Amino acid sequence: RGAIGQTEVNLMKNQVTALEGQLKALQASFTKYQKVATFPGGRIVGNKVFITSGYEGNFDDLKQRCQQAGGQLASPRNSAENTAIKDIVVLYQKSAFLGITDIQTEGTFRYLNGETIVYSNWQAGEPNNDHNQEDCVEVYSSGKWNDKSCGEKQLIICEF
Ligand code: 289
Ligand code: CA
Repeated sequence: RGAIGQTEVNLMKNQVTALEGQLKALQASFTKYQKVATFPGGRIVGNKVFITSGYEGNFDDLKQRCQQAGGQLASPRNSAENTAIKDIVVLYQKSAFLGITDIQTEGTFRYLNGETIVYSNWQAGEPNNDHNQEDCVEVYSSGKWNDKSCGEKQLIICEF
């Protein structure tokens, strides 16, 4: 009890110095992993990483694979995120499915957690629910969206 002595002060100084070293190492490691995450099919936007493995499959398959990896299908909430996804689509020259559908209620597009979408970038004339069987959303190389049959095969892009 009482005032902190010189011994305690020195102990704390040593701990701070050790923590500073650990933080520096962590920052260097983080910077390296950020580079890895973007090479070649990845993009970082804020706290999100969008990345593809190049795999193509139907909506359920892609959704399951992103989830299995600890992420979810790319679910853009603003234009910066949508542009990152578009960049990957351009790189792989293959449209991608988003983590957005109107499976629950026709015409109401929601994220996979059920939340109504806060951002969209529909192509003119879309969504048109063509042949009454388009509940999923694909991103073209323009970045524009089209509702599409969930059974079609598209590029996987997950977000983490
Ligand atoms: O099967 C129809 C789809 O491939 C797409 O065809 C045309 O691009 C437009 O009619 C789209 O709305 C439709 O999703
Ligand atoms: Ca459509």
